[in-house]
Amino acid sequence: REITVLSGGVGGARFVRGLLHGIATGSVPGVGADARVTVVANTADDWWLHGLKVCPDLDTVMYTLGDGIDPERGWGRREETWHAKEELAAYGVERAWFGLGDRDLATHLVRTQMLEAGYPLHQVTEALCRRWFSERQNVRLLPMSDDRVETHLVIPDEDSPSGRRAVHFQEYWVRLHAEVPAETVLVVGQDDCSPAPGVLEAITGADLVVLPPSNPVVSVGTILGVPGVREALVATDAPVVGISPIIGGRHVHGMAQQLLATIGVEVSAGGVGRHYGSRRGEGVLDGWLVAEDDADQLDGLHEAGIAAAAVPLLMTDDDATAAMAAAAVSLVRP
Ligand code: GDP
Ligand code: FO1
Ligand code: CA
Repeated sequence: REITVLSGGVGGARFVRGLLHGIATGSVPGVGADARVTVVANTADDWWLHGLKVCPDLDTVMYTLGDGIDPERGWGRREETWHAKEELAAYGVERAWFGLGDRDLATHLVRTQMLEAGYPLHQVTEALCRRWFSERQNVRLLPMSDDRVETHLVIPDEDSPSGRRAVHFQEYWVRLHAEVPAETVLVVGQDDCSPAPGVLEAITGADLVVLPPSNPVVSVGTILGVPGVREALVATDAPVVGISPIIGGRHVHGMAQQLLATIGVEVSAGGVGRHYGSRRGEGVLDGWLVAEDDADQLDGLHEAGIAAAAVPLLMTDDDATAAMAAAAVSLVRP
């Protein structure tokens, strides 16, 4: 069995950790202990900072599955210290509001050196994961693309002649806390990028594809926007099942509400499911899980041609997340 998950950072990573727990404990129906999981991660949050290439979603998945993640923040390393960040701030360097922890810095140093030596991002990621996945032989992590792709948000700016300016996703989220409504989401470089080697094969060759409860706009949306990925989802023989990141009309963490509004999608579990659409039409889903509180959304999803069920969707621990993964599998492989 081959399972492919199209993941963002915290939501996707926690889902995959729970899925792997479910596989290891035999609690996912029809999925044996020999199942293998490929995680295709969003790289449009990535940016260059202080001369270093930072890939937050790749690192969040890598640290989460390697037990190196800070459990409270959900990103970055556990037992982190911030001396380099303080020193950079003392020099007055720009963008010191984005904190690279001392332990985390080592990851960016290795990655940047390898990229500058000519290795493509998927090989660099594989090399970094060798350390973190030594205890997990059944999972691999692929960037959606080796090419530079960056999400920028267009926001109002009275000081600019056009009345607006574009900021990098990290500035929008970390410095501006997604408080300013964004007019447009621009995924710079997307049209010209290629999927990383292995990405399309991981979708077309899978037995199951999962859209975890990741941000529909800036995590899953950017992966679906990589040329060829949407076509691979339409073409694959594998069922495609997703889990709503919206519960009771709100996101659980993050900025999905704001960005769904920006792209004109109803902020509801059903709205996101219908936005992804049914594979019987132009969409990518066979099944969609919503939270129990959102059971009133099921009729609309069924009418849209999407199998749907309402189950507990909070990833409070690995057992709860494994149960969610099991429900997702049962929905499309009854
Ligand atoms: P990011 O890249 O770190 O923002 O992480 P993702 O894009 O992978 O996931 C972010 C999404 O996860 C947010 O929209 C949250 O609403 C969603 N999320 C976080 N925790 C949970 C949870 O326990 N259950 C569900 N259903 N969604 C969650
Ligand atoms: N999030 C913050 O809110 N503040 C930070 O200073 C910050 C630094 C950071 C460094 C490395 C990394 O991998 C992630 C980091 N994040 C930080 C999280 C990141 O901004 C976002 O949560 C993700 O890009 C959204 O997926
Ligand atoms: Ca992300």
